[in-house]
Amino acid sequence: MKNIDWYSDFVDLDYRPTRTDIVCLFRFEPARGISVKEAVGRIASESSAGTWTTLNKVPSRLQKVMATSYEIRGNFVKVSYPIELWEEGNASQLLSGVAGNIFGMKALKNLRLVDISIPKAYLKHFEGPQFGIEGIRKILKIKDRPITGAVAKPKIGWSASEHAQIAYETWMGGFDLVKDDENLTSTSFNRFEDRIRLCAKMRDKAEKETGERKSALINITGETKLMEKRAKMLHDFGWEYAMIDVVTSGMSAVQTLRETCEEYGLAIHAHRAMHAAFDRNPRHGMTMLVLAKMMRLVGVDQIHIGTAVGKLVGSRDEIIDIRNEITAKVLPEKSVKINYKVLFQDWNNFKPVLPISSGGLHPGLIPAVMNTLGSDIGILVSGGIHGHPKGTRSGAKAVMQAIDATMQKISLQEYAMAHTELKEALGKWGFMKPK
Ligand code: CAP
Ligand code: MG
Repeated sequence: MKNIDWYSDFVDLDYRPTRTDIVCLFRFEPARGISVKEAVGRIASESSAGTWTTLNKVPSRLQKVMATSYEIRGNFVKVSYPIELWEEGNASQLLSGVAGNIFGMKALKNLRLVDISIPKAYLKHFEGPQFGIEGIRKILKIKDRPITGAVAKPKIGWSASEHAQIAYETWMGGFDLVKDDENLTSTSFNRFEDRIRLCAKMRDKAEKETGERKSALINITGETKLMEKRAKMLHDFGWEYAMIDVVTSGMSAVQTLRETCEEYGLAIHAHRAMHAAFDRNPRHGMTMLVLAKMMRLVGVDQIHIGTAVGKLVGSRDEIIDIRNEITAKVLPEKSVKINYKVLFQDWNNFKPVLPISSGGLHPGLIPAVMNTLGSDIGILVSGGIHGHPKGTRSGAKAVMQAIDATMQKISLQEYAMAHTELKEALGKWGFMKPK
């Protein structure tokens, strides 16, 4: 029978990527009856210029937009994509290619996009974070300790004025930030406008009483034009940040808001809710590393990366790699484990993104988080302050004490002897790792 497909045209084991190629690393498992060569050919084909059958006519420039699978090691393959394939500054298009149809191909039992190496030729159409870690520290006037924040809990249900009262207690306990939760936007009982107005009042009061800078991560997630309006409102009430649920809002909305937020001088806090729908299964989907890189590319200022010890998934090695990826300038290629690798990346002049550790934390876990990620991070502790036996303010104090102790290399048990709030927190939670 005559050849009806041309997948093998997308495989060349002698190919070497050029300096302008985008390179992706995939982990793949061919379906039964599909050879390795055919499987990797299909990945490159479907994510670039191919289709399932040979064609009658193709444009003469086809070669310039065809991807090439060029290095196969066990279940891993590297695919190189010519720069001509990509629209300048369109992050959605990039994902539609390298993380699009290919995940649904019957010829593959499983497919995972592990990492993506982005050349300067592609980076130059983006600006990256507006503030970065240094800019954020300047806004909050915090030199070297982790930046602290808490979400009002329960995550939804409070009225705007109850919410502002919880914010006040959080700030008075010593925290820098209060944060909206991922599913709190503007509901009948807690309107966005009311919340930002009432919280601004309480912020001014807390700032006056403590002499410290207090701010909030208020969730503007919604239809894109509405998000733009909300960004302006935040600016008008003197806020420094806008929070966006970046996965549910989508790449293009984040790109639009990156521009709007620059206009209003707002930093972007990226909440990653829904990421585990595609990054949790180690054999399929896309890693959190890729999402975090895409977010540094489009320019968020801080993003959730996990805790390793809290209530949500994410291993220690993985979150350290994500931390490195969003903060370092150059990352050498490294092979970590059989199913986990990191590609070379040069971020050029892109600012570092502040890594946010959150999810099931309480004072007893602070040393573990700081020992893993260092102190150039943001730490969010929510249930772990509002559940303190003496309430929110004492809970926040206990966390600040745990941070002080860790910065001074003193054990929490020892520090707790002279710090009541920490002692009470340890009495309730000890060092437990929540499930
Ligand atoms: C944490 C949190 C955050 C998660 C997000 C929650 O609350 O508000 O949304 O941390 O996960 O809803 O669970 P607690 P991640 O501090 O009370 O656990 O940071 O992994 O993206
Ligand atoms: Mg939350």
